[in-house]
Amino acid sequence: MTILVERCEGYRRITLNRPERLNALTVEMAAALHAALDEAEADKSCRALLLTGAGRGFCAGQDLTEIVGAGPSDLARLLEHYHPLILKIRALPIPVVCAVNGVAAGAGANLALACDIVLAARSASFVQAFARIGLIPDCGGTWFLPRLIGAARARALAMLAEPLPAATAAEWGLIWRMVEDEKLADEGEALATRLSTQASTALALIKRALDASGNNTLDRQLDLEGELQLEAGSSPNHAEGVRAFLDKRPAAFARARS
Ligand code: LHQ
Repeated sequence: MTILVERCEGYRRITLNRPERLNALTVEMAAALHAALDEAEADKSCRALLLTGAGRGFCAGQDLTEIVGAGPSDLARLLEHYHPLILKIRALPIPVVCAVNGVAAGAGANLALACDIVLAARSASFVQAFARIGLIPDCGGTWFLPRLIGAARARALAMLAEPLPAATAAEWGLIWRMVEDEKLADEGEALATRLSTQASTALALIKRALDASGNNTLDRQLDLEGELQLEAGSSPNHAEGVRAFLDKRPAAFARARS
């Protein structure tokens, strides 16, 4: 099995599972990952995802043994498998936590950056490895990098293809937080569990609003916030959140997405 899917209380853990190749991506794996995301979306009791890797790496990007001698049309066909995955993660109505347990290279780095909240172990690193093999960052790299860390750092990472240690990635704002290696699994689970108990409609709408902001004027974004706020405000979770605050008790949000 190239990926493992575990059902946990309120969330699903998806583990990339080709540890002997640092979880390098194959077409089969991309299809399995896509199917796992579709299934998680269809299951209304699933309110968060946790993505991680088996073994000492998170994901080494495209399996290079699959593309030896590949021409432009073969590369294009491969990207037809990967790019929809990136869009799928962004469009999922549930938060996706990525626990980067080791090196994240090429498409593997950008798969991590597509997730909503990225934690990384101290020993992990992020490598835009593409230029080393004469390619450009794909899977959203040229979109995520300048937005997350600014143009100067994005250009240097993409052109020099040097590994960025997790500590610097956190310092630069490429990821949410770095944690000690032995704490990564627990912290990832704690975060997924916590998200799974929040107001699910609000989290889905936060994703939508933040993703739309990149292309919107302030005017248009305020309109969108107004539109989405009406939707959030009409969900029972909003009423429960306010009641819980006034009662000085933790909110008991719905266990299933509506
Ligand atoms: C691998 C790989 C790998 C196969 C390690 N493939 N075996 C492009 C084209 C078209 C469409 C789709 O998308 C893409 C996007 C891309 O992702 S292009 C970028 C592809 N990735 C890379 O270029 C990274 C290649 N790997 C590395 O640079 C290093 O392995 C890193 C920096 C990730 C880790 O280095 P080390 O910790 O020193 O590990 P290692 O190199 O010894 O790797 C361990 C094993 O995994 C080794 O196999 P072996 O049999 O010798 O133990 C590697 O050959 C294998 N492996 N990455 N992408």
